[in-house]
Amino acid sequence: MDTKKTSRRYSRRKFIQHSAGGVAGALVAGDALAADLRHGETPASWKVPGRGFSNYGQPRNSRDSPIRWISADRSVAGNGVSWTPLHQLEGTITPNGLHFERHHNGVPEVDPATWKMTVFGQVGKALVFDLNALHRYPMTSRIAFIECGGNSNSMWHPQPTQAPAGYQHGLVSCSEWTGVPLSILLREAGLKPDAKWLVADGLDAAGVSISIPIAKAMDDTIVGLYQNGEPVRPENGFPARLLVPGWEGIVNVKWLNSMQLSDRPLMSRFDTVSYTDLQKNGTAERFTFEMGVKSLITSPSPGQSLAEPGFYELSGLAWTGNGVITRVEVSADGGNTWAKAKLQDPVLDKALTRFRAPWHWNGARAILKSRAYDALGRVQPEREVLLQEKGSNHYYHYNAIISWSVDTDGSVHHVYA
Ligand SMILES: Nc1nc2c(c(=O)[nH]1)N[C@H]1C(S)=C(S)[C@@H](COP(=O)(O)O)O[C@H]1N2
Ligand SMILES: [Mo]
Repeated sequence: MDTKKTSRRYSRRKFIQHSAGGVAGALVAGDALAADLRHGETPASWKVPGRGFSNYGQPRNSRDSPIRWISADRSVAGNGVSWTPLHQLEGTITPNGLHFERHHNGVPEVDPATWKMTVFGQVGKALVFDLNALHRYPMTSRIAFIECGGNSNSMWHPQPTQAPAGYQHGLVSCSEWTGVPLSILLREAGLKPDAKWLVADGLDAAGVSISIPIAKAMDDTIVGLYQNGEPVRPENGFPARLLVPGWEGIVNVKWLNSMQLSDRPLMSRFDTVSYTDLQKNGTAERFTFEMGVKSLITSPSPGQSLAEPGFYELSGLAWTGNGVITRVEVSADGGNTWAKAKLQDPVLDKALTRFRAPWHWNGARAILKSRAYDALGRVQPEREVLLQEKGSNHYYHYNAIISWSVDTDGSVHHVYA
């Protein structure tokens, strides 16, 4: 007898028995049905060999496969974003093909054979690296999120946008980035005392250049060469990008071209016109690098529907631009009462943290919220509190509490509550 087939039948029977009387909505099979499943027809896939090998695996392609949604600006070629479908993913690591994208003028073609990166300015000696040279330096890996400063910006609108969680808040993704610590390259070039800022630019047609204080460049910034183990994807900055952990997306310059050390910021349009917010007092808030403490429930998400009252696990993501997430609370009554969610290990500095909380839906209308705390003692604010503090002209750095309603028919919507 084929023992493999026997054990597969056995484990299926065990699963059905264990889930009988369980809470999670599994079908409860009577003894007769279970016996039927055990002795019934063998699965069709046992009778024919499966598909062969492939050089590079592709996800299953079906109507409900996780995909990025694209919001492109038709007036400027290649300007726009594509969103990570946070509501279709689990865990904390973003698959490379689903990392969000933000380009100001498209993805440039970069030939790795001729690519060079220059470090110059306030240094002892200017250095030029080709890709082979860069690969010979000591590398490090770290898991970190990148979040666009403009993530969640529809939340500044007076009416709540109805879109799945990832298509409102998915300009954040989390990867294991591997590359050369920037401090190694800058030390080799020899920083002069006047080197207070690093101005990095990319090879794309947008002419992105951005100024970063030297302390951060020397602290945990990486010249990223690998993303979740494989070379950085073209849309995420191949062959090399900056990873500036916890800081707004724009400083994570892609398709690196040069880095100039300077005694002052360049005041490029990306330092000034963009990534700058008009405050209530009429002055501009510039160089707002660090991302705030933030969280959202990714399951359930707007666009989904709960089939029936009963047990559900609330699952979501929390992150902060400075330190670790220390606590996440969830509410099912619009914030009147809160319960502590479980933080899933590992809880890493400047990385996405998964939280989970059991919830019994009694069938009445519910308002779900999550609220994150970080190691600096910061708490995610309520929406009115953020609006009060920032005024109505803000565009970047929205990090207030996000609310979903579950209506009596089980449908989930975005609400301001
Ligand atoms: N050269 C270059 N770097 C860039 C950009 C760009 O348009 N050109 N966009 C920036 C912005 S605004 C963000 S949010 C991140 C997005 O990185 P990703 O596309 O890998 O998610 O890249 C940043 N680096
Ligand atoms: Mo961004």
